[in-house]
Amino acid sequence: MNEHSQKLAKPVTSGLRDCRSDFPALDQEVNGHSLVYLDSAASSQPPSAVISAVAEYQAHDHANVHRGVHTLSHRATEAYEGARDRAQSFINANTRNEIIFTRGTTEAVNLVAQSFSRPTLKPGDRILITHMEHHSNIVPWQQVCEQTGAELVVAPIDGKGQLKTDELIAQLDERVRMLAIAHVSNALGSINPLREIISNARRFDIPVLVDGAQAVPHMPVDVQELDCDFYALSGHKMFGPTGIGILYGKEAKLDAMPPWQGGGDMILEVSFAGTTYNELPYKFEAGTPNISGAIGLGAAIGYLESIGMALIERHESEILAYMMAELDKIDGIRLIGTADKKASVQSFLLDDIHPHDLGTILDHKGVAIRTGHHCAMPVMEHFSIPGTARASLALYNNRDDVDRLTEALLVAKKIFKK
Ligand code: 7TS
Repeated sequence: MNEHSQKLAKPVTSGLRDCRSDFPALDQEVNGHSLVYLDSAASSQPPSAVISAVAEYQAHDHANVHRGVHTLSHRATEAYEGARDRAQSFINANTRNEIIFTRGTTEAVNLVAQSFSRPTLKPGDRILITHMEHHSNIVPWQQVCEQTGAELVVAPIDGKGQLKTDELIAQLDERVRMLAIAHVSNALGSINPLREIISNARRFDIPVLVDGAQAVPHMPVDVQELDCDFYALSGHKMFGPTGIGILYGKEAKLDAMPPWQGGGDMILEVSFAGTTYNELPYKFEAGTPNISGAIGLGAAIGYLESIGMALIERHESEILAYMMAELDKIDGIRLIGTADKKASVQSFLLDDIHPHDLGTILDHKGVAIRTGHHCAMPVMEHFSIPGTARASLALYNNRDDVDRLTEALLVAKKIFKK
């Protein structure tokens, strides 16, 4: 434990135990300062439980899945499929067939756009998204609109970075063939009122895809309670490895969809006369999958469950409220994204300092934040700014991290005053 992590034992009222020592990357110095990691929205740090699950698998159990009769292949298959079971129970999917392993959220959205939407869309149809989406929940829909002649329609946000829910609901009609919406905005932290929105989409039988990349690490998610048709998430934002994620889809929808990619594992029988496809979930997992990634994601889910998502949510909302209040005290700060319901993220600008300069000075003080447009350029356009500095929280952050952030921002202010 380094000097800083000892200091971090400060209690918080949420009741979450101090779990920083579970994350080896947090226990290091960067530029002569103990690391303060406030960039988990871009990618979170893995706990030892994830690192060792991946290492154990690589060291002892690695083989290809679903095809070998030998012991290692059985072990690999069991571990890979075990991760699917864990994911099913974590987001409360109805069956394990509804859990498709993908490379991440981006691939999950592309799969739905190409396999679910593309075959049925025609000119006059609409895809509805919101103004706060990440590019990965915009561009795949633009592409499918180009391919089919359908139209992309965007629900507006207000000056707080909050969805204008009434306007979105008014945009729902029989022309809308898909509503694709973030659960939580990565640039603004706004939480969208999904249950209200989805129950309105049901009136017109509109399928709903939820981009859950920024929600799943921070709050309990129950896909059956949400009643969404699809839910996309990324392993590396929830303390798992990169290159692995999940597409949840309602079984009836997935069943009716054609495969997206062809290759090994997604077939039952191939001949030159024709091919019959495998059952769910394998129909959508062509080729050798990211086996170690899935196992790491399963371990990350196990870790999150051992702490409890409700406790994590409470802890983070307390730290977020503290962070917003402390940032707001700094003269010359402009908070971008002040929705009534928020999770884990605060974007901001300070005086007229370029966000990249802020990020660089903060890095010299050991504080890691992200700067730029955060792959949400329409959000930046909405606020008429080129980018922001963004501090994002995870379960391992605490009030001391926030204090280090604000101290470093005051240093930046001084440097730029000169
Ligand atoms: N959707 C949201 C809401 C995201 O925040 C991100 C990544 C993605 C989709 C794409 O996830 P991927 O794992 O497929 O790349 N967001 C960020 C970010 O905020 N900073 O870096 C990546």
